[in-house]
Amino acid sequence: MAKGSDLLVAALENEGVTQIFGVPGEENLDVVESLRTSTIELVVTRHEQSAAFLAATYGRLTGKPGVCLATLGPGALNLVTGAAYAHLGAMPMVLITGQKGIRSSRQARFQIVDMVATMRPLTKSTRQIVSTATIPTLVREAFRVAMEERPGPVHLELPEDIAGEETPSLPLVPPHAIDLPVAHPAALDRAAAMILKAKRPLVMLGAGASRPRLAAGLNGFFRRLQLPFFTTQMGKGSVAGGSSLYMGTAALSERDYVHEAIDRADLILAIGHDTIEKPPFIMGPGGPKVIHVGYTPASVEQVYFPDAEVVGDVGPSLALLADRLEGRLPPESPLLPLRQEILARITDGNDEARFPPTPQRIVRDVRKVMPEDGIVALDNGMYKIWFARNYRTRVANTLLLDNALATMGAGLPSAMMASMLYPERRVLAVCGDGGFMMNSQELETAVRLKLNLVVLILEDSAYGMIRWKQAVDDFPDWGLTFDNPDFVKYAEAYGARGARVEATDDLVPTLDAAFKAGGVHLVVVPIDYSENVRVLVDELKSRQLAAVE
Ligand SMILES: Cc1ncc(C[n+]2csc(CCOP(=O)(O)OP(=O)(O)O)c2C)c(N)n1
Ligand SMILES: [Mg+2]
Repeated sequence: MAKGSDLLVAALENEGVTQIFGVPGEENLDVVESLRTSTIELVVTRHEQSAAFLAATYGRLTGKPGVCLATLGPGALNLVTGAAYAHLGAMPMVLITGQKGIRSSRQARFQIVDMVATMRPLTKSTRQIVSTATIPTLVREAFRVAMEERPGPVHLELPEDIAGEETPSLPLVPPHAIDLPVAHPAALDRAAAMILKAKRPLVMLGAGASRPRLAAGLNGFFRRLQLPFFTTQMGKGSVAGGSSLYMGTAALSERDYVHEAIDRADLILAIGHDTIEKPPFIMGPGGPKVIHVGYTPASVEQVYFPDAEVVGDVGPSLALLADRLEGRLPPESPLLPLRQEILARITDGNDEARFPPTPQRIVRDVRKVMPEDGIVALDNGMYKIWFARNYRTRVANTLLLDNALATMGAGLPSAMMASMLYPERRVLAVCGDGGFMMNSQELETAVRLKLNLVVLILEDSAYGMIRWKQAVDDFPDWGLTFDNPDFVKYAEAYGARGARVEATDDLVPTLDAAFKAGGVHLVVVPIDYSENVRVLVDELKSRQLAAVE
């Protein structure tokens, strides 16, 4: 005889789950016991929020749902930021929470929160399991829904009495591959005609372009058509090869150098754009026409209302579009002459020697120590704009940033997941001194798991990004600074290694030595944020590039 929790765990094994991240409570103890004798590893974290970030990042990088576990009420509530992170970021994830027994109520309302209702706006689906008989189908359905475009989180609540209930073993539902339909020929013909008619077409790669399975299809499209492209923050790196067609990344919504190309384009082919991202450009009357290419139709927004759509499995649909266009486009785009100047302006000042180093210099130095396939995972702060704008990526999903929920605290857990999935690659978390402290307790988890991981903390003793906005909006500089622990000692207290960069030229060797030594390292460097106003406000106000017809 099996019990409900055995069935749940067998159903998870059936989905290929190998790890579950979380903090169990007494309501999960049947599940914990079933896990003990399963092939699935239970990885306990020091906060449920980071368990959800780990699971979401697993989904983001593999396309298969990551799984996290928490108890009822307080534990489940700690998962909500992670659910929203996966929901906005389109990352497949399954969240499992416990609950008091539903057949009797011997503890009245103690610790009970209606989590199914709480999770409703934060997930694609949320269900309470009320009978062991439905476990195989509910789990299969949860994984199907989580993975299906647009991917996201699914919540299952398993009450204690259902978990412990004896049940005959029930057949599981075997998963099967699902091939998505490709775009309709009429949509492809219409898009091809618009592109052929355009004089200055430009491609934009959005968040959806970073889906793990899309890399080959995208590269084929650019090899065949040689169209210039720019990326959104979350589309960065989706086309490999340090491409000579890359025009930049739209880290701001307007007025950056890359917008010179966007403003001059007469047609934008937006591949995988998801309007959860801060707008990469603002559509308006008289601006370029937009064709949306996506797994799902475009949602209509004040700043994004495409003129045509190509909806379907993006890789094969792009191949069909390329069939219609290959050999029929002008050999060199009139926008390409802008490229050198845009990229040169952006990297301006990246060899600046002053101490503390500038953001541009830090981005350049990080790029120096990261091999092409090395992964940089960002938390949220001012430096995200600089990394999105200046860091060149050559391999898909090698700059993990969150331009969707844009929550602080995900940098370290997302880097930990990358390190677990790719132990042979260099993985660097880049965090502000604010965001790092929101989940810094996971250093213990990282050390316990024997991860190879370097965390770079950019220290300005402030919520720098908000301080910057405060200055931009002409508010007095007030209320946003704090004191930090001694980060080197803090790292050492966890059994990690710590280093403080005391001279700008020491940043590269310090990071390099940390990677070579292996294990968990924390490197702290002060940052000179005076560049935020100098470049991102003053300089861009008067942006000027050579005229190109
Ligand atoms: C959980 C959360 N709280 C607040 C914010 C608003 N916010 C965005 S950036 C930022 C400051 C980040 O400070 P820090 O991590 O030190 O990075 P810095 O900008 O100083 O480099 C804040 C408070 C947020 N995005 N997420
Ligand atoms: Mg800071």
